Amino acid sequence: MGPRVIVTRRWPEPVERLLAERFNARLNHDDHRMTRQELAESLRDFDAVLTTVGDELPEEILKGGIRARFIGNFGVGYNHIAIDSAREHGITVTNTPGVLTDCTADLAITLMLMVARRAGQGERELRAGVWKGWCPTHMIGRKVTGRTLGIVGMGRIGRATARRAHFGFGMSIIFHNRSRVDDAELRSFRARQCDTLEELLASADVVSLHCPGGDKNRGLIDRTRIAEMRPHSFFINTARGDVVDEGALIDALENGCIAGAGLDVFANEARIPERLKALHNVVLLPHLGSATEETRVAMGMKVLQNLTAFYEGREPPDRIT
Ligand code: 8YV
Repeated sequence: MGPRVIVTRRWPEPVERLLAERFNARLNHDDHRMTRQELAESLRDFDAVLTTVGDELPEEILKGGIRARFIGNFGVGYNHIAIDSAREHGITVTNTPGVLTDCTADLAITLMLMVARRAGQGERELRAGVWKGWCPTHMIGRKVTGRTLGIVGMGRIGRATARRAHFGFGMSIIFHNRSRVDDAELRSFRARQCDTLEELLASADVVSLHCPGGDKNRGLIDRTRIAEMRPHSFFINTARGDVVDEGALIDALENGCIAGAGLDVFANEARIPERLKALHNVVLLPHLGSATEETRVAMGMKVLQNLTAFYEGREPPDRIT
């Protein structure tokens, strides 16, 4: 019957249909979130495990002696997978870069506009039936057009966000990136690379995170760095919750050290701190970055391409290990 493949969550229907047609696939019909034990059993009993961001695969379960040879992650970020262990044990891991760039950048812009123009707060007020009608001083936000956007991590999504902000809203772009980035596209909109993260944080009106999560960037935006941000600035995160010290961010929002935040990702999904939910100057979304029909289908198809290549003895196009 070919390789045994397990899909840890429900995937878009057209992708599940092809997986079931082409592989000996076990689907997760009730879409429950698998426990650590179930994930360990899946690695032990199946040839390929197709995961999502909610499936933690630490080195304790990604060890020698398991049956799985292939992990196809539905998503570009893979900080939930112990990549070094996978590499050490010869397990191929793939992800889905490219296809979610536009939608994630769109969502970063959505969050920026929502927080600056108090869209979430306004909608809550209206739905609660307490809006008294138009008046010149009601719910005044801040203009984003012409301001400075600071991008942390100038990869595909960072660039797509910069492009939208510059060409859509006339924003000046500054960015911070681990390595030097200098090319014709960035020069065409005069995006300026900051030497230090501190410099970016102290200069931007809006800071948007686009770097990977995991060990390398854990706590990158810590209490000291948040204190560098300008009091009128907004903080946007569509990357990963672990990049930020969430407690320090909440303190800064409560104390008015920064003006607001738009968050799509959290330190501990989906347990959102009550203090965060109580804040009016924050827009909170349930990890919707890639959540469009077009993108989610494309992500699934990309996993299918990688899986197919692997079992046909070809190089998977999006191999991480
Ligand atoms: C995905 C994401 O929807 O691709 C990523 O890294 O954060 C999301 O947009 C999620 O990871 C699904 O696994």
